[in-house]
Parts: sequence; C-alpha cells; structure tokens
Amino acid sequence: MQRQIMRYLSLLIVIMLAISVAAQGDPPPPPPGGNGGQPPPGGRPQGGGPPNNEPLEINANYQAVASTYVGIATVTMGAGEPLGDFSLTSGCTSNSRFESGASGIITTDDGQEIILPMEVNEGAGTVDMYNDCTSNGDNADYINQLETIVIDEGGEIITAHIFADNYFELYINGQFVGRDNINFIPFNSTAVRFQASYPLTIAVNMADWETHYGIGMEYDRYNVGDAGFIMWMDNGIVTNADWKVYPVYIAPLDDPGCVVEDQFGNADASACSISPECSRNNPEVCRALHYNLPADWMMPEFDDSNWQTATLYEAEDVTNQPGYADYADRFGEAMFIWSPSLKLDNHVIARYTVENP
Ligand SMILES: [Ca+2]
Ligand SMILES: [Ca+2]
Ligand SMILES: [Ca+2]
Repeated sequence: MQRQIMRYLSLLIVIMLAISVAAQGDPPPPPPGGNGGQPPPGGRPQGGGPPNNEPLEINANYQAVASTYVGIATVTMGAGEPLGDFSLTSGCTSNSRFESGASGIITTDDGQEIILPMEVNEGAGTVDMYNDCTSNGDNADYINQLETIVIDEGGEIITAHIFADNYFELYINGQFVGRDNINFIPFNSTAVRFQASYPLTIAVNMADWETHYGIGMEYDRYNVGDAGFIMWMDNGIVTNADWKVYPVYIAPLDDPGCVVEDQFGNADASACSISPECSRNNPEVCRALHYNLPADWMMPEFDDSNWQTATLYEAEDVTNQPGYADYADRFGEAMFIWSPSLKLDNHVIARYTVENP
C-alpha cells in the first residue's frame, strides 16, 4: 500500500515538473491587433520574413544586390504609396479577422504610375457561397440569390463556383460579369450566373493581395503570400491545364535576372527565391517586375496563343480555408491554376475559350 502511494506521489511530481517546463516554453503573447497568434489564413506561413508573427527586424544598412535583368518589364524598387480603397468590403461586420483590400500606387523612374496589386474594375460584386466577414459564413440560399447576367440573349445559362486567393474579376465574351466581394482577407467563395453564347471566352483578372504595395508582401512580418484560382461551371467547364495565363506583376525579387522570359515576353519566375534576401533584411531594396497589361486582353478576338499554359497546383498548396475546403465538392474536376510562381506572381490574367457547347 505504502509502495503504491509512493509510486503515485512520484508520478505526481513528474507530471508537475512537466507542466512547469511546458509553462516556461509557452509562446509569447500575440502582438496587439494581431490574429491571436495564429498563422494568417491562406496556408502555412512560408517565404519571406521570420517563420512566426514577429515583425521583421529591418536592417536599413542592407544594400540591394546588383541587377542582371535585361527583359521587357519595368523594374521598380521598394514600396509605393497607399492609393485608396476600391474594394466592396472595407471591414467585417462579424468578428472575423479583416485585412484591407485597399490598393497602392508606385511611380516608375520614367514617370509611369502603376496601381498595385492590380487596378480594380469598380463594377458589381457577386453572390458568396461562403462569407464569414459580412455574413455568418455559409450562405445556404446562394442559388436563389443569383441573378443571371445577360451577356448574349438566347445564349446558354451557366452557373459558376469560384474561389480565389485572393481576388478575381470575371469577364465573359469581353463583358464584365462581376468581382470578388472581398479583395484580401478573410477568404470567401463565390457563385455567379450568366447567359452567353459560343464561342465562349472566359477571362479572369486575378491578384494575390498585399499590404506592402509594390513589393509583393504582407503584414509587419513581410510575408511573401501565395495565390491560386479555381472555377467550376455547371456545363463542365473547369479550370485546368488548358487555360492560358500571363503574369503581370512579380515581386519580391533580389536580382530580377532570375525571371526567364520567352520570345513572346511570357515571364517565368519559378527559378527565383520565394524568400529573397531583401525580404528578410530590408524590403525597401526588394525589386518588382511590371509587365504591360495587354490591350483588350479580355476580348474574344484577343490572341492568347502565345501565352503560357496555366500551372496546376494542389488544393493543399493553395489554401486550407473553409471558403474552399468546406465546399471542395462543389468544384468537381476543377484544378487550382496560377502562373509558374504561386508566390511571386501577384497579378496574373487568365483566359480560356470554348468553341462549342
Ligand atoms: Ca476574395
Ligand atoms: Ca494570398
Ligand atoms: Ca505573392
């Protein structure tokens, strides 16, 4: 009996010791205004900045590496200025964590003004399947809330489901159909319905949003965020490797010479570091590449034959957010698409044309 009591006592001491060690190992409290110390939505923390929510310790003495870039894009260095909020959502009515979808602007050496991460179309929003910012989350009635956007009278009526990390604008046969209700965070998922005739030209303007405009990073820790886009249509059209993409804005970069351009000016940043030295030392010396948005790129007559094909990404590499994860079965065979760099390509346009029903 006494031996049993001694055994219990020693077990108790071991447990108390373990608790005290664990208490000493507790992480520091989250920074004020943060998200409770959790990694931000949109996937695991990766890329630039420290691997936690600590603000980046900037070393202002860190100098830019030399640039060997000789391509067709415009190069900028450092962050631009806030421009304004053109998003449809400027705050959450729920207690969800909100990150502003405001835009920024940077002026190039030759006086050109570029809006970041992309210039938005201030058109109408869309119906969300899931939105935990301005509503409770699941929108069970989304189908009944859809209005048919008529592109072509007498055309096929098509319903689409969309999830974007972080923002999309949809064009069908050259006409604007609708835009994402939330530009940045939290992550929503969307439905649209339209009527259009064949050949059907689908064009999407997409951005991985940022808070440091022009250097492709987010939050005080200067995280290099990732992107991704997926769309399913009830007539069988889905995002897949048949889509064409064109990267417009690539950042952050040390030496932009890591970006490979083919003879048509299609950029491939997949050889560049997703954790460039500048992003971990002094973001003000990070560079960005800006390609001209091709004129009329969303129009049916635009020739995208020289664009590169979409790169496919696994859902788990794009998002673990409920806006997609809880609705994955509503996306059927659709695949997440983006350009060759899910992390560095922050503004990408995409097209897909279907000749016949
Ligand atoms: Ca969104
Ligand atoms: Ca993102
Ligand atoms: Ca990015």
